[in-house]
Amino acid sequence: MNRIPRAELFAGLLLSLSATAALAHATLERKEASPNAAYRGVVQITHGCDGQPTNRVSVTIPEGVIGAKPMPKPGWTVTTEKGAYARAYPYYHGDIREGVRTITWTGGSLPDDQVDEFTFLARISDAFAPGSTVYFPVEQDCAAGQYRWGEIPAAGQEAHALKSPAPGVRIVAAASGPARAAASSVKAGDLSIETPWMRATPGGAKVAGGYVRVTNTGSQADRLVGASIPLAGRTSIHSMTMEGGVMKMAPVEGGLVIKPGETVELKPGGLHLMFEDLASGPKAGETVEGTLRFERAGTVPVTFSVAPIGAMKPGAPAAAATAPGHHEH
Ligand SMILES: [Cu+2]
Repeated sequence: MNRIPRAELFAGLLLSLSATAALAHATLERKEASPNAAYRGVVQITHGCDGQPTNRVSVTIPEGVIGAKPMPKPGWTVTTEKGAYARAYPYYHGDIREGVRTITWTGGSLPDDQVDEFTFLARISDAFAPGSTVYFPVEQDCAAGQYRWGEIPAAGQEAHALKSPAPGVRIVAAASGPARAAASSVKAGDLSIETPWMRATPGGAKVAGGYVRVTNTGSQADRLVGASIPLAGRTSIHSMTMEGGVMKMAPVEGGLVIKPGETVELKPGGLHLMFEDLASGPKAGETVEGTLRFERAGTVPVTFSVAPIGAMKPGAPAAAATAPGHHEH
């Protein structure tokens, strides 16, 4: 029998890998994102390496994509590598200068004839203009064989022309007008409305808490009298107090007064919006369009960012398990 030199065997293997590769790339489920908005990255692995199961998936978070956090995955170990950003980026309550640059899932085994998803949450900073594309290089390893989905098209080049393209996300302007584009801060008359956010809900939950900070820079009091999101049948404004060691909440009658020069903060454990009769549950990383209704400033469109279940602040990870009996807003 002829002995085939090892180098040729290897070359043959690579060739057959790239033939398959041309048909099914690693992809991201969501192919569009907006500047200054959350992005839920779902890396989809749709085949192994020439029949071999996949046992490592690694995604590179590009410069300008900030605050990345992986979602844990049963059967896999997730690790992250952090590093400094090229510059500081505004992020919720202050600038951030470093964060996760790569996320790697290892230890699982995804058969060639099955598909799976590897999820992370991140924020698209203002570094990208609408019309541009952000690339997230992905490494896929099997016991024998690997793919490096890392090629980025040159200007004018088609991604399809590449053998192993990095998954790309097109940057588009936020959907509806300038008031909604600046998701984290909105001005309405004398009011400055900051960081509207809400919590994701466990499956089947009918209520969700909403939070926001409102500052009155004018000389007359205003009142928050209502709010809405399309998912909710109705929305109330609630206060929360401790009574004999038990948290109690009650509707704020007549609306929530915001005096001149005052900042009113709705936050977990205190004043909150309560979205009720939810048609479906908001998911962490999404944004939800809605309105706040003020007596003087009128109805103001806002975008609520959705934080994980039980998060104590926007963009924060879920808090440790809530104490039994402590209710969920
Ligand atoms: Cu409530």
